[in-house]
Parts: sequence; structure tokens; C-alpha cells
Amino acid sequence: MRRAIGVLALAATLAAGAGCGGPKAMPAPETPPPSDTAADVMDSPAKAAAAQRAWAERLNRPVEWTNSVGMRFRLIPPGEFVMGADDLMGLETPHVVRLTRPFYLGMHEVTRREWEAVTSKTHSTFFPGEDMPINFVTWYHVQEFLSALNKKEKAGYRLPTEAEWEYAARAGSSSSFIVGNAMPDLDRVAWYAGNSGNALHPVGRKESNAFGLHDMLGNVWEWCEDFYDPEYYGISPREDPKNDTATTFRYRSLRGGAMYFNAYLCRVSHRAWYQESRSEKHIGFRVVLPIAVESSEGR
Ligand SMILES: [Ca+2]
Repeated sequence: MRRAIGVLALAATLAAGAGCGGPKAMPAPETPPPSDTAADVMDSPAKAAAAQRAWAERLNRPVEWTNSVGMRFRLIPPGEFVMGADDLMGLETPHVVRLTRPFYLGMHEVTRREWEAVTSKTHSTFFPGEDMPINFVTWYHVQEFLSALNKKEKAGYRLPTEAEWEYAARAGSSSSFIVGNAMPDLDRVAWYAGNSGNALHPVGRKESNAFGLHDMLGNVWEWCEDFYDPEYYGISPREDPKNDTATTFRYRSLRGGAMYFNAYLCRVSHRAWYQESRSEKHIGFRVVLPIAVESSEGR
């Protein structure tokens, strides 16, 4: 545990110094949530998987969808969950969050092949391989990728909010490592310091969660949309929280841990941060495609 805090403190110091359906376009304007939505309480993986199937049917959309550049997505149903956990530093205080809209989330971290297909540029050459997660990306690099992807598909792709990320990663689980709380459980779902050989690995080689998402824990740390504020969830709204207030050093939230880091930092509730203008070999991302919901589809 001492190492975990040390790594966290180092990160802060650095930042302070520093369906299987076929490809098709899916424009997705943001729309208000149905006013009578009664969110499912996602308190078990089985319930999460059932809600995913039910919402796919309700929306007449596939559970799994592939876009025009081959990026695969899983449908994430709206729902309510307990975000956070009791942790050593009091940064993860448990609180109830309700997400009111369904969305698609990348099944994998964005890969080098996908990055080059969207931007027509080579980026990082660290840990080469087409199926490796793209790395060494700043938050701004990610915005450039999203802009190019949105132009290509005439859609509204974006980063997940921190709440969306944790909700999707848990997929109904209350365990630290999604499939359990022990080290063998983390081994099943993540590349981390204990099994990665200090290297990135091709995406999708570890077990998925109940929503069908891979590598939410470990491999690359994943940028989120929110500015990082350690106290945000003490004042955040219950529904669809997102911190848009810039902090002094423009920290953005990072989630999931990475291949260089120990198990404590790869817990599903762990909150990390980094300056948006900085990049590292262990930082990448995955993307959200919002799904428009007609009011008649509400409950
Ligand atoms: Ca990851």
C-alpha cells in the first residue's frame, strides 16, 4: 500500500510540475433523457447484462456495433450504481450516481490501427503493433482524434465522463477488480505490474466484464472528459455528473490503472489524474458514442 501512495504522490508531483452489425454511420445527437425514466439499479453483473439486452431491444440497436473504421462498441444501458469505494486517501467516497442515457462505449482501448485509420498519421512508436492500444497521447491529441472521427462519420463521439467510465467498468460489480477482490481476479481481467512484464499488450486478450468490455483495468490508463477535482463528488449532482470546472493545473481524470502499476492503482474505483497537455507510454483512451433516445422510448 505504501508503494501505491508513493506512485500516486509522484503522479501528482509530475502533474504539478507539469451486433455484431456491420459497419454503418450512426449520427448520434444528444437529446434530453425521457422524463419518466426509472433507472435500473445495477447491483449485479447478471442484472447489468440483462439490462444491456433489454435496452438493445428497446432501442432496436445491436448490443455490439462496429463503426466504419472497425472500432467495436458495446451498448451500455442507463442505470444507477454506487460509484467509489472506501479507500486509503478518502478520494473515492461511495455515492449513488444515476446515468440517464444509454450510450455505446468502445469494447477496447483505441488501437494503433484505429488511430492511423482515423488520423492518417503515425503517432507513438512505443510498444508497436496494430492491435496495441495507442499510447503517448495527451488529452488534446485525443480531441484531435475525436474531431477527425466525428468529421469522418458525422457523429458525436467523445470521451466518457468519469462516472460513465466507472459505471461501464463495474457492469454491476461491487468488487475492486470487477470479477473479485483477490489478485487472481485481477489477473483474469487486467495487464498490470504483476503480470504485464512492464509492457503493453494487444487489446482484448483478457476476460471481459458483464457488458463485454475488455481491459477497463490495466494496459493503458484511460483519459476521461472531466477535469479532476478530488472533492467533486461531494457536490456533484446525482444524475449524469461531469466536472466541467477547470482546475489550476488543468488536471483531467484518468481511470483504470496501467501495465506499470500495482494492483491498488488498478482498482475499478481508483481516481487518478494528469495534466491534459502531458502524455506517457501508459496513457491511452477509449471513446463513447451517445445514443439518441426518443421520448416515446422512455419508461
Ligand atoms: Ca485500460
